[in-house]
Amino acid sequence: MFCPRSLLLPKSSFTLSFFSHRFTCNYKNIVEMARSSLDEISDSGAFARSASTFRQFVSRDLNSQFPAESGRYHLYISYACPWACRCLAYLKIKGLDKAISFSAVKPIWGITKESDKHVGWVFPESNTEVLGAEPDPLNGAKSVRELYEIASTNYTGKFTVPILWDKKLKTIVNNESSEIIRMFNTEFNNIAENPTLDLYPTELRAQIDETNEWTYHDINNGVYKCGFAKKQEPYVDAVSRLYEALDKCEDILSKQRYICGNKLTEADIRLFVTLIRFDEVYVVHFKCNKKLLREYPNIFNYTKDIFQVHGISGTVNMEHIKLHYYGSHPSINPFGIVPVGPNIDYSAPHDREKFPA
Ligand SMILES: N[C@@H](CCC(=O)N[C@@H](CS)C(=O)NCC(=O)O)C(=O)O
Repeated sequence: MFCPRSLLLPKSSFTLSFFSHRFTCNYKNIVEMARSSLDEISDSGAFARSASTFRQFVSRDLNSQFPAESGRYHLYISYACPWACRCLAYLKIKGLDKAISFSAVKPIWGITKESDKHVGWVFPESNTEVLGAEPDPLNGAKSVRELYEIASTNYTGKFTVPILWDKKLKTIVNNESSEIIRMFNTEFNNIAENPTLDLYPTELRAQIDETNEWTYHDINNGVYKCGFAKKQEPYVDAVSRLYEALDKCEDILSKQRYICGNKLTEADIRLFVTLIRFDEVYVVHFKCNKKLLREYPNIFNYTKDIFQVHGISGTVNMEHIKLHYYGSHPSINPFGIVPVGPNIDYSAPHDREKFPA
């Protein structure tokens, strides 16, 4: 079992229990590879996310290597993961969930291989083990790591979700959510139930790209920079950038319904996945506690508004979200205690219809 450096305590070995999971790390067997986000820390103590590795594209051109055929692709997700849930949200709102199958891993990281110390995403043994998670329907893999090892014999990166899997070629097409959602937006329109929905329309592209730039660095990835910082200075820097960005969102959303105007776009889906996790997890677990999201009236109502878009609520599994974060990062939350609150009802009425469509 791989034990990221950040999971290590200054003892020769230790055991932690998270619900039904037990992780035992042997100090002397630490391997050097940085194969988990928890380990991506620069010398300054700041979290530095590495780039995704599989970057092929599915195309509407049926003669291409990865043609957009119904039934050919599978999306592996974790309901806990904001990046994976972007893709799931697209699957639902574009009406692609019949053409592209999906399945979810267990929320809490576990041992991925008996032979070493790595801890990561694993599949349950049965459909009843964890509600919402299911055994790997395609390859019988025990872990997401095994999928990467099927796709590539010399892979040295992290074993992340989402994964867009090609059932025909038995490989990973792409593991970068920002690219998977672009494919789902345009390439499958011949088989999508909602082909006319365009979340990246030509006339808004520049604005969406510009918005994604700061929302990604300061909010989506910003919360991780707060939570995974190993020194005070990078933490303070990340928190101040996060709250400047949230203040900017609040200001924009006080004037218009969505982050790029009066139309739902990709930028909203990308922002939403972080906002929906904010008060339940990031405030406590990642120390983003300068202000609660529900203290921002416009952002809070906006989050409810997006949650209530047809198909989106089914992509939010708060039990998996809380179990994962609080249960999978022992360097941050050693005893895996899951805070009981705040249990916000995002299906409650919102006021966003006050803005013209
Ligand atoms: N850039 C990737 C990031 C994906 C990512 O970091 N996923 C996390 C879950 S939230 C993961 O699978 N981490 C596994 C690990 O760090 O070992 C994307 O947007 O698709």
